[in-house]
Amino acid sequence: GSATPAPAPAGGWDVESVAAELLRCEDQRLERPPFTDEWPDLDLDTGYAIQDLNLRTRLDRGEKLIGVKLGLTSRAKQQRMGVHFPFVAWLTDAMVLPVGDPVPQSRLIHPRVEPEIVFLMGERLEGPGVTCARAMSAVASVWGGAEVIDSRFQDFRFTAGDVAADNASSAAFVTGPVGLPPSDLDLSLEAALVEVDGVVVDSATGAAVQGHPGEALALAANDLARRGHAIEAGWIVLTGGMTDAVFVPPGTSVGFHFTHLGSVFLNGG
Ligand code: OOG
Ligand code: MG
Repeated sequence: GSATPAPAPAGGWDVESVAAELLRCEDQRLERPPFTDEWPDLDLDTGYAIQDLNLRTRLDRGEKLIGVKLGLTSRAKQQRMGVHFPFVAWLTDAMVLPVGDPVPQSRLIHPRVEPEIVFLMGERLEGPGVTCARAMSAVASVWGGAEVIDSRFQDFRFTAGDVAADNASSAAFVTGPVGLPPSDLDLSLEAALVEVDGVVVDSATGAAVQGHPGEALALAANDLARRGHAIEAGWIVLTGGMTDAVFVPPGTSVGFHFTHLGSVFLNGG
């Protein structure tokens, strides 16, 4: 890619050491302060360089690249996390949660779950210059989904550079029971109700995600083009949390109920 990381601070963290520390935190269920406390120049491009290095490490250890996720595409998420622009991260097969499985608490730090509109790509989509309409023409089917996020940073406190480095708090995701061709529904009006232990605590429509989840897909294609990548046919794209995420401690049951895309249930274990 063409992203140029900030120079490493003398005697401090650099791309390699931050990447290794983030994977160590993930593997050992450790949380830590954001790196930008010590390395304020860890900006978004540097975060992406760290993210890409850890993708290579994941692939070297046998994981398969299966798609991308967007982070912070809705105002609800941006306001909660204090980072006010969207960004992209990688999905591997190790993040797929089988339908019906509980949240994998034993390997997570402080998981939260959020409802997302999910795309299965029918065609390759390459930026720059991708519009919402062009992006949607490359989608094979649309699904409801639940993403489990698990920041490696204490209290989910981070800047854009930290969270990009941390692969956008990725942990796991599950897709719902219904896949529809995109022409079958108006995604800006597709709603999700967030039900926690039998109480509806939040709701949003697809319009919460950049006005239309297809805008988020276009944004991903254009952002990835800057980094030298395309979105490939067969990839899964998580377009970003429609609402704020909810914590799922053991004993919690969460249901995300979509208008046309069915319900996705997640059990805190
Ligand atoms: C960052 C990950 C954001 C989304 O859908 O916005 C994300 C976080 O909230 O920890 O996955
Ligand atoms: Mg998400």
